[in-house]
Amino acid sequence: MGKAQSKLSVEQLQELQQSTYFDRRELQQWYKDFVRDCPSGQLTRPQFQKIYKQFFPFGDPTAFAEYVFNVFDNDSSGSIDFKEFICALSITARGSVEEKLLWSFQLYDINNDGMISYDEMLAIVEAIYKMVGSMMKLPEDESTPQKRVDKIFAAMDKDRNGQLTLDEFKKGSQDDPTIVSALNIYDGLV
Ligand SMILES: [Ca+2]
Repeated sequence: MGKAQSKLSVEQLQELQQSTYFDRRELQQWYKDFVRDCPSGQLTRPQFQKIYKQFFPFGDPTAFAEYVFNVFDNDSSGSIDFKEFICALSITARGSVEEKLLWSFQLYDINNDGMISYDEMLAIVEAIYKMVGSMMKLPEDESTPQKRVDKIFAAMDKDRNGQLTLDEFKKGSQDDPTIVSALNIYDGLV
């Protein structure tokens, strides 16, 4: 990996102004910070893990950070470039409800087949529980990842086939906004 350019070009700025909710100044500032932390212009898995560990020093965010990394890494190249980073940040921090839902659907849909299976949701919920650990006080019917996923599927999986479509996920999330709350940690970032 070489060294990233020190500033965004006029064309890059224009493109990102159109594709994100950030203005020119914010984009330039984010880019400056990004290349300061990632001089090669690529955010790697270990660096991404490190960010999560700073936010969750008492839990184990390793698995969750891995799943989020894969959503950020839009082209599955194994690293996150600035455009991927800022587009994901734009959605998670400032996107519409619709965009945030689609983003979290992608997070839960680990194998990217357009459906969230019970096991996929269980994997993500387990990762979240490991990450937040004892920081979160859970109601009795959500005291384990299984109980939580059972509850979500009972509410969302209308046709009871063990798979959530985007449509089921969207409708269900309107009744239970905590499903999108996996995104909330970014609120503190921007
Ligand atoms: Ca990439």
